[in-house]
Amino acid sequence: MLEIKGDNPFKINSYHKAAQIISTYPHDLRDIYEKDPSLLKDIPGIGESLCGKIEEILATGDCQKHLKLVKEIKPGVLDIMRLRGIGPKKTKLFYEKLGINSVQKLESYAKRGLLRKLPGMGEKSEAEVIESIEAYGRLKARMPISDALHIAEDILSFLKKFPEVKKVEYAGSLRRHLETIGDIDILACESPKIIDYFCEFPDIEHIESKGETKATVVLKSGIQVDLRVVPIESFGAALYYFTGSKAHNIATRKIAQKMGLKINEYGVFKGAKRIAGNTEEEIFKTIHLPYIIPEMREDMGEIESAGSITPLEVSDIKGDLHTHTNWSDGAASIEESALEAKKLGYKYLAITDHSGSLKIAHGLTATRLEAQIKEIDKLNKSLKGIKILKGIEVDILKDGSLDMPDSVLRKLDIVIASVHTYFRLSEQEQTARIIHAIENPFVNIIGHPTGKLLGMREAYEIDLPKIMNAAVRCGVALELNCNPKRLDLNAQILRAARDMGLMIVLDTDAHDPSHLEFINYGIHMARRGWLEKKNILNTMELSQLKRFLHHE
Ligand code: DGT
Ligand code: CA
Ligand code: CA
Ligand code: ZN
Repeated sequence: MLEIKGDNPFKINSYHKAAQIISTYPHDLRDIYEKDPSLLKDIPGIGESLCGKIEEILATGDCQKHLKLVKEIKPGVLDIMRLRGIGPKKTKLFYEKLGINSVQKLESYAKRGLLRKLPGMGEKSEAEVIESIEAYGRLKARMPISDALHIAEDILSFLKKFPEVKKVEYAGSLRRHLETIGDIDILACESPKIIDYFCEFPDIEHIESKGETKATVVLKSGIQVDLRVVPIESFGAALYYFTGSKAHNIATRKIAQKMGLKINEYGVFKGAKRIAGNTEEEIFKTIHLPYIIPEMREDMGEIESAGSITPLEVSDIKGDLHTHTNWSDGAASIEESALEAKKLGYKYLAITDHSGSLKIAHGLTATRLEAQIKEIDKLNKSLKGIKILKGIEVDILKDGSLDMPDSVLRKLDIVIASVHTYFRLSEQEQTARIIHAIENPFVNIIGHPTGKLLGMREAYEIDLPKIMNAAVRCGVALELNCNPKRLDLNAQILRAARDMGLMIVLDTDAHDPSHLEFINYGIHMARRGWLEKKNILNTMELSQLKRFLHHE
């Protein structure tokens, strides 16, 4: 900001230098400060005036001078300076010559070819501005967890090939399994050589910063990756700290403080003595808390309640109740799907192809559904160890009626009703439409209840609490659609479902047998929503499930 303002270059340079020194300094300044503020002066390369600023930040959490600058300079201008390849000089130029004070404005000027006329600019540098804006857009958007997870797995297996890597794990929002990920955080033990090796990872687009114990890079996919190298004895403490969430960490740090202890990324300390930190379990034990799974670490009451909750495990799941086959838009036959389910150890698998009104999905007419029923009856006689349930994913029509007569629905074991059309009805109409479907006596499940597609489509407008109440009243379960593009319902809604005794079903909506694996995304989401085995329909044994499906 001083650069944009054209302040003294020596002063500016000393800030840059200090930032670099601090970011790669092997000790946390807060620890030094807490021990003895005067020790800050011993850090080489940081002058007296900057030392004062650092002390101010450590003591008050802020810096008055910084706040003043932020007030003077428009936030949009600062966004421009964050674009790759655009420093304060160009930012200043754009602002002063053309009044450009936001990334959007900059994009529009660049696309109209108005930047190239500025001093020092040309066609090429104008094209580079457009490219940086596009990269910035990708970076700003949060990435769906499934994409981030694949990338993190690739990095982990890359790092594991390096003999110096003793331990490696991902942390942050990825380990807490949020639906979307801001950046990927990775921890490794313990040689500084790991940093150099990591910076050779083939998908890196550019290296943002690189020090002794930390590197930040941006990958070609646009996502940022933070790698931290930590000593092996504090791996547990570092994993705990960098898993977060920040709010959760603050809450447990307070508990420790009350006990006269201190938690940081190196361990748990009593005075100067380190008393725990090799593992996360050890940390929880030291502050008298039960182990809290990463998915619950959001400071949403887990510290009080975790001890009384048994989180859902993938082994609790007895079958999948929403799958498609080549009878509609799925890839495999009924038999192939059933065999894959059996391989996963499932007891049952529901075949729920689309109904006729969904023409693009080659939905089933009543006649074809009856033929499918016969086919399943036949297969059930020959297949051992897995039961195929006869079902349908029936379209909820605009007025809330179903795309299949009751006389056919009654022949099925299971009926899922879903919205696939008319996403833009008013909240009142959409809610009434879905409740009408819930009230149909043959409906068991509402599929992908909010209709959202991560990063692509918002949920449609509905009064969800009203729908949830209707579902409880009618003995209908709501689906947690485990397809990573959906992850519909989210943790907050699942928590509410748990509180009101609403049954949830974890379905993959598989369109290919390999999609049955998506169940894992749903398990993590269910754990984020504090769901237990008893809250989940498809943890039931077949006999109990049948009673629920017949509304008994
Ligand atoms: P994201 O990346 O936006 O999806 O979310 P996170 O949770 O991965 O956040 P990130 O990457 O900024 O930081 C990773 C973890 O590091 C965070 O969950 C908790 C920890 N952490 C970061 N900054 C602080 C801090 O200032 N204080 C504390 N206590 N923890 C922090
Ligand atoms: Ca992160
Ligand atoms: Ca991070
Ligand atoms: Zn569907």
